[in-house]
Amino acid sequence: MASRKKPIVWSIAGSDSGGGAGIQADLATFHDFGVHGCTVVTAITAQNSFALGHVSVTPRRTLAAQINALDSDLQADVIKLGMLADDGVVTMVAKYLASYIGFVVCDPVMVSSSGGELSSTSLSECLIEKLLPRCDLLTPNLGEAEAILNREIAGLEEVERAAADIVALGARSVLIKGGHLSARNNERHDYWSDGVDGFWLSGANVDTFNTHGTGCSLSSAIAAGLARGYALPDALVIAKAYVSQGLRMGVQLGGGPGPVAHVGWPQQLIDFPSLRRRLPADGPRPSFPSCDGELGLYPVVDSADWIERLLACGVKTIQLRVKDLEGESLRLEIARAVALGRKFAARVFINDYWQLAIAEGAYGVHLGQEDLDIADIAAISTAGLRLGVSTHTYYEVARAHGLRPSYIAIGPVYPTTSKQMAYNPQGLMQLRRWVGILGADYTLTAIGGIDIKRARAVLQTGVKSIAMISAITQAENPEAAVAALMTMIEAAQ
Ligand code: TZP
Ligand code: MG
Repeated sequence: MASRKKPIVWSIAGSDSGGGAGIQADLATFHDFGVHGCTVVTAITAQNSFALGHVSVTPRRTLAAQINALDSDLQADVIKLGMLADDGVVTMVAKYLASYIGFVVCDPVMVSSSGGELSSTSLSECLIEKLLPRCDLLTPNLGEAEAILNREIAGLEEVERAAADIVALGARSVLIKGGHLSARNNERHDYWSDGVDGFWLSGANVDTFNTHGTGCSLSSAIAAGLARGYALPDALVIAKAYVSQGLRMGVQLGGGPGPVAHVGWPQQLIDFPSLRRRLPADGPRPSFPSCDGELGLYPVVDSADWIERLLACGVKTIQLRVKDLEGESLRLEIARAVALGRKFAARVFINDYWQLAIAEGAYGVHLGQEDLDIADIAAISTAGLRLGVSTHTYYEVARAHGLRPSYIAIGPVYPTTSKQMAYNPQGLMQLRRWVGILGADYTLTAIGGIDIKRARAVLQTGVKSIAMISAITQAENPEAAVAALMTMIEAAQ
């Protein structure tokens, strides 16, 4: 018998006869994410696209029988909770979850996107008391967050406080969905927090009537992403993109709002959120000049001597990544690197030291994700320098996308020994995916464990630039390696 490879996700939720939300939306989402969906039906609703009619709550014995059947055979990697219908259902589910060790995503369905009440207000109290402490992630919309907190959330400025208060009530983390809050900069803003960290996910405002099932699909997509092995921040980014894509592609089927479309893994940048630590301000954001064409071969080196040696071979993009200089010797090294860039008409990016890069008039600055927390992004923009950003995950790409940098570096493609990495290699398939999503809007470069032998396969993903350290600096003959790589990369342009 073949062992199972497909992750299993349970949806404990209500049936929507209209097929747009509830269990039906959950299963469509699970299918798109390549996970197996099991269901515990908590209620049967009779609804179509414009009205919620009869609701029949599942009898206790039937509910327990479903849970037991699954628990004894098809254990969940992740559980998603949707409509829980009444206090009895909440109590029974909470009891089961007390001994369940996996991740629980709870969409506290109280108000449907069509405005219909799906459960009583007293449910809110029961949910808070019994269920919240077992929720790893709660995904309320604005009305649900208000019902949980029993107060109004008047605008975007109040959302961070609301999230902190919901976490204080017992949930491990919360994503407050801003779809019902006013748009800002033509984007809708969701906020996630676990009480310690927090970030805003901002997606282009999709002007559509076809919003049925957005909450169910979002929470299911998060659950499925987690079951597929993505970390929560990545799963949030992917799920938001998935629902944005579904909103953009949704069509009206009945007389009321159509269902959000379920059309596979998100592929287009317009659907991808920007991720920021702070609520984006109203108005224009810092911008960065383009890189004047593809970056081509992009060596990353630790001294101006190396820069001189490689620019003399015809290299047109290079990064100075100094780790062990300070004070005046650091400044001199950077000044020399910048001067060499001018002499050879090459793009010299300075890693980390953005103040010195600005002071010395460098072509650009390259920042890792940790540096994004401390660098003055507006100052780099005002000084007119290019900005390059490293990314290793969906979360990090969303964060880079929030800055609209001059280029995005994607890695590690393969395992690397040049840097301690907290990330698994992304591999060629994922690189190809990034080229598809980002390639039309961003200059890209691939990095991490790439050598001459691997370069051909890397270029076949469609990426036009390769950044490398060891394959050049540790080559027996760096000049020959550079010549061979430049020829190969040129041929792929
Ligand atoms: N970022 C992602 S991988 C990496 C950096 C800085 C190191 C790349 O070095 P190498 O030797 O080309 O694998
Ligand atoms: Mg850095």
